[in-house]
Amino acid sequence: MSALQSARLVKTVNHVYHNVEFYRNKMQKIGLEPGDIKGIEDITKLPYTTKDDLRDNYPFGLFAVPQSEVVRIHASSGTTGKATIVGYTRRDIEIWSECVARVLTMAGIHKNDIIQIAYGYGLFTGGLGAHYGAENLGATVVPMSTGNTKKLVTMMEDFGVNAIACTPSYLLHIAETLEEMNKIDKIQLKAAICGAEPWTENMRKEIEERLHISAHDIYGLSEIMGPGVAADCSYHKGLHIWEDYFMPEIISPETLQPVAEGELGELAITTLTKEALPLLRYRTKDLTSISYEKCECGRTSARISRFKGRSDDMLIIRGVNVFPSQIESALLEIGETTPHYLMIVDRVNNHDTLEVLVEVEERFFSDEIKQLEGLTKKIAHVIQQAIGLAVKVKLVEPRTLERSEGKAKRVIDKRQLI
Ligand code: DLL
Repeated sequence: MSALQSARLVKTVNHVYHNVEFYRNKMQKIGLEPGDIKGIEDITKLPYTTKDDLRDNYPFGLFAVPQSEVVRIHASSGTTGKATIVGYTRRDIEIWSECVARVLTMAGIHKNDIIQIAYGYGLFTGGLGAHYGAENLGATVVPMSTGNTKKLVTMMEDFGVNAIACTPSYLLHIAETLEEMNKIDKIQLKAAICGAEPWTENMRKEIEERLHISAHDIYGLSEIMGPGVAADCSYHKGLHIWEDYFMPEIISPETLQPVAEGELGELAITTLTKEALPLLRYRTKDLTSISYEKCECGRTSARISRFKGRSDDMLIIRGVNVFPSQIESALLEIGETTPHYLMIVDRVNNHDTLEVLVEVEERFFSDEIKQLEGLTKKIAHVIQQAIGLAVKVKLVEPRTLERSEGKAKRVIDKRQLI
């Protein structure tokens, strides 16, 4: 494995040095030449890459191939309203499909199975990423996307669907719908591939019990590829990371130095075969630990533990990435409000909810209910446009939200992820 990683790293470093100005400049600044990287052990000499680097080079600045070689674009939502844009060559897509096919195989899904893909299709990597992987495996794909749960349930029963890929919170909602419709015993579901948002081992077990299936955790991020970077096997003792394609490092977010095996830190990933958007030591901000012990399932790949959260302030609500600063800039656009706000995130009936308390400017705070109702609707609309999620807005009187001398508290997350 390390011989393979070494060869691939050397190739990747040469590729970025010669084709991405950003990396050439970064390496030159620290006096590093491609020839200095002789093997995987030299990885620590390389500079880190962050989400800001991608944003600063929006949209295609970090692409390492001509646009004619890019066959697909995806995007993930961002703080400034500018999305992070990612691209793939034909080979990148093939490798992505291979990674997802491995995950599905690990979850016991085969060619003869029928799988519903209920991640969103579109710029989000979930839908198409899982779709291509399932097709690669030869399974029969039902591209449901999200939005119509009753139809999903009907087709699940009618087609004899036996696998599903969706966010864990959506799967719980599907479970409730099946229960309401008295259909739990009528379906043939045996496995689920869930990810895109943090969830707990308890939630995984609840899903397994309620649906009588085996539920698997799948991890990935747009910048590195999309779903399928890592996933858990039937032993559920950490997520196997495909080390032949992605070199993982666990670092301290403060010192940026590697932490010991088993210790919690931030996951940094170097892509080892990506052509369109190769990234060196990309800081995912996701907190996990790593183990190099052989798994009971027999696989020898390194395993990362279930994610403990993120080192930045990004919230994932119904699978959508939401940053408090998006709310802030939306409110600043409106004028009648102050930028004092509080986001209250909760999980009601297994569905994430977002309520935003907004302070109204003194001069606009009137007793006229009609006027305030109009303003509430306007704010909800502007926020929805900014983050792509429906929100409940509650106006509060000027100066009622708590001020802070240090960091402002913008978020109360009541979701219990125990
Ligand atoms: O969420 C890719 C994906 C789609 C993964 C479908 C799995 C299934 P992004 O929208 O770029 O990509 O969001 C990436 O989501 O950095 C994590 O913080 C979080 N995340 C993804 N999977 C998991 C997981 C997709 N299994 C960000 N557990 C990542 C916890 C996850 N967090």
